[in-house]
Amino acid sequence: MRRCDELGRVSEEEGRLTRTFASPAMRGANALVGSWMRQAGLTVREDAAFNLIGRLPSAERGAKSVIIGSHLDTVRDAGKYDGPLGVLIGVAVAEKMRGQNLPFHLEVVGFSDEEGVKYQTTYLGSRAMCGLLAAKDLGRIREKGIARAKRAKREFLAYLEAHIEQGPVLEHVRAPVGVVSDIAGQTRIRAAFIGRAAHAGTTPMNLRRDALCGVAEVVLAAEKAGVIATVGQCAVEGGASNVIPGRATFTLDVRDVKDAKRRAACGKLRKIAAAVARRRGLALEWEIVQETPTAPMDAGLTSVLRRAVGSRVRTMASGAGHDAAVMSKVCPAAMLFVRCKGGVSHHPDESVKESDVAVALDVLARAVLELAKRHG
Ligand code: HGY
Ligand code: MN
Ligand code: MN
Repeated sequence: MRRCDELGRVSEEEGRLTRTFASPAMRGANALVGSWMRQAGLTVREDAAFNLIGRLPSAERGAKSVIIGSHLDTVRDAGKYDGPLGVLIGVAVAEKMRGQNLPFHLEVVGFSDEEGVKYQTTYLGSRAMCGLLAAKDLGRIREKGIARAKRAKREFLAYLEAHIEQGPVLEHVRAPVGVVSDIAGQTRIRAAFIGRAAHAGTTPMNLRRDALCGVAEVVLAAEKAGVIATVGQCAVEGGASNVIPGRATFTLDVRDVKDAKRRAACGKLRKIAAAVARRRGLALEWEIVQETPTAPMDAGLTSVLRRAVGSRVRTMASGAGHDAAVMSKVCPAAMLFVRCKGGVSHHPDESVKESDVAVALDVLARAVLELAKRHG
């Protein structure tokens, strides 16, 4: 918990926590967490995608790796547990495993870009490590060398991630932890309406081509689209209080556990936006920056977690994305949720109880020992 506090002060912005892909603050976070990994007896390296990788090596020849991971990047004005808690629990578990002669390397990974704040992409770090980057992604980013982080699929035995729930369910059912069934798919869209800037005082209301009014209609349509939809960013380019917005850009984030429903909702919203553009005499730009399908967690590995938790463990879908969604493409992946106060996340008020974190640490340690028994 003290480490979460200390790491929570490594930020690229004054007075609030923001750490974005490949920034100096991210390198600082890697250096700090790397020092804790070394103290725990791990070898430490940073890969070409700025992922931090600690390893408790196995003595077994040809050993594969069990990874406990999460992300070290954050959203803007973030809480200090979304991501880092899962990495630091991994370091603590590895510390407990020293001298256990595990039949696999135990790795702790701090991924470098789960939130995707810098480029609106997500999972740059984990997708680079799994060799799942698309050419489009590399075209969108400055750090072209990250594809060199690719590791062979055969190296991975299993992936475990502990993460705050970022929702109110565990608090509601009074459970310290829960396990995740699926990670909801998400579509990240970047769009713009283009109208005509004009004088705010002399242009009659019925003769305007106001780009921001177009955005406003789409925001309200998204609210009623029947899926989880959010316009998180919106900007008038140039812009002044006495100028009618000529160009307005916005982002649209759409989620649903059912991929067909999510895709249909995105199609419907695009049609609505096009109709708004026609009616208001605007042009529309609409780009799907990234689409990630719903990722079911591995049933076998999840049952290892469930057994490690013990009686009456809550299973739930995750509305939030996690690196486990990517890791599930290359090896069995499972997630443990930790109760968080009021379900608050992506906000500095994010908080967890030390006793719940202790439960999560204990559950992951048991799960690692169970895997050691099975693969020994
Ligand atoms: O957006 C998400 O779901 C995650 O916090 N990156
Ligand atoms: Mn997260
Ligand atoms: Mn997050």
